[in-house]
Amino acid sequence: MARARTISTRPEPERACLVTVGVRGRDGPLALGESLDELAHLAASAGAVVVSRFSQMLPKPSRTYLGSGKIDELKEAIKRDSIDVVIFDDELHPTQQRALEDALHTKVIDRSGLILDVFAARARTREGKLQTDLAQSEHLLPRLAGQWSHLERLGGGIGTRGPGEAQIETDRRLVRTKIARLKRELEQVRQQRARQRRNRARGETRIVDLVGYTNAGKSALFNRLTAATVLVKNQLFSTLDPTTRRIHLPSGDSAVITDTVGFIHKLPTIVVAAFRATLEELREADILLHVVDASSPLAPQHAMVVDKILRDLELSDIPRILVLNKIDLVPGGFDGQLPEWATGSLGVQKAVFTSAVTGTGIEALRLAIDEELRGGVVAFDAAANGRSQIDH
Ligand SMILES: Nc1nc2c(ncn2[C@@H]2O[C@H](COP(=O)(O)OP(=O)(O)OP(=O)(O)O)[C@@H](O)[C@H]2O)c(=O)[nH]1
Ligand SMILES: [Mg+2]
Repeated sequence: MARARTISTRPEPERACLVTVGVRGRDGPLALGESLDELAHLAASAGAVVVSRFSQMLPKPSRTYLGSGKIDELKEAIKRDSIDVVIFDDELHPTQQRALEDALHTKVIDRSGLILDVFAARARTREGKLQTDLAQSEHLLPRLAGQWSHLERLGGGIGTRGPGEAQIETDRRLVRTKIARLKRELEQVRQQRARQRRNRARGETRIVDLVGYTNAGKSALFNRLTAATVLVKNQLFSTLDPTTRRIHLPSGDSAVITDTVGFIHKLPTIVVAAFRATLEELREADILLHVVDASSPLAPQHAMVVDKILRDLELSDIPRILVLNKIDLVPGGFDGQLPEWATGSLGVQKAVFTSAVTGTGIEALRLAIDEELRGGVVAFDAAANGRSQIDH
């Protein structure tokens, strides 16, 4: 059976070239260069070494996605730099991917393929593996068509078309059968989770969920709040499988808090669909802690991406606390003032300033969770909170 196009974990890291195409009027919140920086981080998280980068601005993407001049330039770079894989910062249509592989004579991976590869390397639990496997199979299915076309191109005619087409059909059937099985198994997982939720509801446990852009520091905060030891690492999607722990609050109450998968811009729709069981959990939350890496120049864009995904998941009406993390890396710590993007684009009136590294603001966060759970009125204000953490 044809294999998914993944980056293999052989001892020599694969040498990658990154490509992005800007299409006027279509591009998301991140500018091309910023989006490529993120792609480089993703590629590194998948174990590749980024050797070169290309970008081009086009009125609209072509069949090969790039202009022909750029293709030639790219071919030269592939030869010169011994490139093993070309990674495109977008979701490529299967025919585009095929055309690019033909033109470049090199393995081509799109943004979704790369994200799925990182996910596959991170999944540990049965549910995480099932969800990742489902997303990878859905990604692979429409790409199977091209994999046997070399047989057809051997001149066509008697004896060449038959085997190729038959093989594609067999491969497709196998993948479809696998997708159906994975969906059945995931449905069982979902039902099991629903039972657990009902039990929890009987015990009236309050639920807090950490959400945010990947690498914002959710796991680091989770560890601070619960004395857990979830993996914290400067790579994208360190966390894939949710972890839940009890958190003790200043009033003496307790709640459960869950650390889960992070978000990213251009999150593939098949990932969102496959991770439905994990993301549905968020609906049960009494509070969402929206963690932002406040030290990143892209903090406003990241916060907006997360805000949009939460809206798409119909989670907008769950009370949310904005957590501006990595405050130790922000000179002056915002001086206790909320940044303009928070009050403007997000429409947020208050936030908690934290550093998961120094411990600053952790007690303020505990207090904010407590007060939100107890009455919804958070009796601290951003300025006071900001000052107290600067005094720390
Ligand atoms: N300086 C500083 N670094 C932090 C802080 N919080 C987290 N980090 C670092 O940021 C990186 C990402 O932290 P994680 O906790 O793994 O981030 P995450 O949001 O769980 O990321 P994913 O699980 O990949 O989505 C790690 O290198 C952390 O050490 C902080 O408050 N200050
Ligand atoms: Mg994490």
